[in-house]
Amino acid sequence: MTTIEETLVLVKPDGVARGLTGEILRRIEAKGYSLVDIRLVEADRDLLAAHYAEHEGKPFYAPLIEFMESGPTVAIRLAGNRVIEGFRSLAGTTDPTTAAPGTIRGDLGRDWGAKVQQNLVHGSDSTESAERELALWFR
Ligand code: DAT
Ligand code: MG
Repeated sequence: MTTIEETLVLVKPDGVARGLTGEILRRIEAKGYSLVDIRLVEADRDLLAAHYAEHEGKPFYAPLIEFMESGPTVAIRLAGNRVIEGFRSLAGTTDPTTAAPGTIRGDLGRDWGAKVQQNLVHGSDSTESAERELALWFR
């Protein structure tokens, strides 16, 4: 019995601006996951506040919202068995300086000295988050 999961992946404004959307999609497709839907989104404040509600009050929260408003984001509905865990593994850890080489953040990201880490991608961290976030970005 297999359970095909879905997750929300975002190529954040830094990834789009740096022309890395194709490289990130290449890695996702090469891994074998399926693109179900994809769209370019100019995220507004309401969407971002809902998406990042868990981080409200943290020191990087305002810079995070401002960064995510700074340009278009590519939103991807991605499917596959254990895709939530699998994409988080492809993405690497949050801090791009120490993210493992071989991961998206480790290979393509770096610290730019900003108040928020610009780490190219987002991936939902649980089935509950995935369901909630997909409903926000693909309404
Ligand atoms: P992730 O994106 O790895 O799930 P998160 O959900 O904890 O990480 O945080 C959301 C984003 O906020 C993250 O991608 C980058 C930024 N961020 C998190 N922790 C940070 C910190 N300590 N300093 C600066 N930016 C941070
Ligand atoms: Mg997160």
